[in-house]
Amino acid sequence: MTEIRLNESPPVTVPIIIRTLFLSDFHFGYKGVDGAALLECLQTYQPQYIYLAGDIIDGWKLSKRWHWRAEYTRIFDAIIDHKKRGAKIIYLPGNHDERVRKATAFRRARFGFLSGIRIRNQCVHKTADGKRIIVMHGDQFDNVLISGSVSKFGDWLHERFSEWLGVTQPPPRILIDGRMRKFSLAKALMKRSSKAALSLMNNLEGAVGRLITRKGADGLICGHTHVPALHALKNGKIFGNCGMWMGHTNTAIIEQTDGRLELVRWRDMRSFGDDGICASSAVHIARHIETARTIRKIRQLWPGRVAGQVQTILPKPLQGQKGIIDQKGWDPVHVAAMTPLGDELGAQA
Ligand SMILES: [Mn+2]
Repeated sequence: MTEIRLNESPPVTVPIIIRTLFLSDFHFGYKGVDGAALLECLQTYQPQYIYLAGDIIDGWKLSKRWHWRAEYTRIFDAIIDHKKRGAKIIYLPGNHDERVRKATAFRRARFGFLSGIRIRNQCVHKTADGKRIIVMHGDQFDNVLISGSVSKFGDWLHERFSEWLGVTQPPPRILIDGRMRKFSLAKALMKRSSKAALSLMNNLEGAVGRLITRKGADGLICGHTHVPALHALKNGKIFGNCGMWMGHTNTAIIEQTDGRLELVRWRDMRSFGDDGICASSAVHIARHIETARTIRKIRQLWPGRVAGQVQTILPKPLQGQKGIIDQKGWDPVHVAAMTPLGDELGAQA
């Protein structure tokens, strides 16, 4: 088991110089985000590289209802502060902010120019001591996991398929109560018995290990599962998971200036009194133009429902009529039949 050091020291005034800060799963848009702790973390360190490894924005929540706290704007401001100091900011979208992943090369370049944040689906980070670490969100493994095909051939096919066609696969969906719902690995891990969760994690680590070997890398850092990790895999490669910033386990992975990787943890600093601010205020309070542009872009991607507007009643799929359910052409994957997972898999996390 990885030992996680809890940061009990008071907020520092002089930032700690590190080489890299790996963060993931802020889930902005979800109400339980620990923005205070995340802001403190960003102000504690002075990194050369910041990786935002996906699910930074919870588009699944935002597209239902706009929810933003002033803290989130300050967090983007803090990231832009680092950027202005010369740090490189790389954003690797996840399955909750998958709309960013669909952005064309032109749009990515344009956004990068306007905001200073580079968008990549996955990338390789070279540590100070020369280790090559693949960085990605990690939901790329979901299709392999839930379909149960954790074979080498399955991995290979999956990767070739997405590389050749130049597309990322749609998020996996599973059939629950006659409706297709998005699969959430994080939720599945949380709800399952420890035995089922452990077998999922083992499958994930197996797939991760094979990808690292195939790419000739030394390790992989991702997010997605919300389970922080930093340890050696069976094949000796490094596996890191940034965890999440929703209280309980506020974690990040840092690379020290000599290339050492460490998992750091912040105490729970959530406060529940704040009801959130509207999109125009969120933009208005930004200190940097880049922050304002980023939030405007987020609002464009996930407009949500306009406040005060009568809720549109979305047409519900007809219950019990197969064929209508699978409207978008995704093949339903009957997970329950193949894995020890049950019926709550599709609940969004
Ligand atoms: Mn995710």
